[in-house]
Order: sequence, then C-alpha cells, then structure tokens
Amino acid sequence: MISKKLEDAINSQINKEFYSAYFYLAMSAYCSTKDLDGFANFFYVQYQEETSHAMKFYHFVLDRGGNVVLTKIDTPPADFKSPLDVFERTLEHEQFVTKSINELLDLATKENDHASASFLKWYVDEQVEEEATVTKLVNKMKLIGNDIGGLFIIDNELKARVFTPPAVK
Ligand code: OFO
Repeated sequence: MISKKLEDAINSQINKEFYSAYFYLAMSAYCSTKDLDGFANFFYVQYQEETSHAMKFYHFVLDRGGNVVLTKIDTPPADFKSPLDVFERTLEHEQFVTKSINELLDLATKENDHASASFLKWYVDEQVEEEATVTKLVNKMKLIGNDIGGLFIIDNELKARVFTPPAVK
C-alpha cells in the first residue's frame, strides 16, 4: 500500500504530466499554423507520450491500493515566438519535470517504498532521453539560425517520429 504522502505527490505528478501533454499539444497547433508539419508531428507525438506517462502513474496508484485524484489542468500558452522558442521552452519544461521526478524518487527512497522507487526509475531514464533529444534539437536550431533550407531539413526529419506506447502495467 502506498503512503498518503506519496499518493498525493504522484497525483500531483499526474497533473504535471497532463499539463505537459496540453503544453505540447499547444506547440503542435502553433507549428501546424506555420505549416511546419514535421515540427507539428514531433509535438503531437510528445503530447501522446505525456498522456501515456500520466496514465502509467494512474495505473500505478490504483495497483498500489491508492486513490487517483484528478485536478484542474492549467491553460498552456497559446502563442510562441519561433520554432527555436518552442524547443527552448520544451527543454526548460523537461528540466522542471526531471526535478519533480527526482523529488518523487527521493520521497520513495526516504519511505523505503521499494516498489515505488523501482517504478520511478523508468521515469528517471525517460527524462534523460527526453532532455537529450530536445537539447540536440535546440542546438541544431541554433546552428541553422535563419537558414530556411535548414529549417525545412529539420522539419522533414521530424516527420518520421512515431508514438510507441510504453507498457502501462
Ligand atoms: Fe513526462 O516526460 Fe516530458 O514532461
């Protein structure tokens, strides 16, 4: 059985994951309005991933005999300055989420909750991958600067991204 403190913290993380989904869906819509279909696809897949992260937590809380408490999701930004701005804000957001996951693992470790600690390690690894992917994209966007040809090459690369659902249970 999960402790009340960890249950509350994971419920708050479920909200953060759904907010992340919302945030990336807003970015996908922004990229679509700029006809950057590859960028829009990248963020649409990111939206699907974040939803799956939330649902993985959701099932975990239930499996551990806890209660899922869903709360209001904040409104994400509706506009962005540029494709580079979108990736920079993504990186900043992922660093915030990494901190939050690390705090959850600290709490699980403090409580000697081995099941939660083991479960949370999946998220620790996922955050390493997410930050690395986005850091690379921020750097590429900075390299191309105002080169429209470069922008279209990256846009084309991002069309290939597909959503692979993680095991939920
Ligand atoms: Fe759920 O990993 Fe991004 O936020």
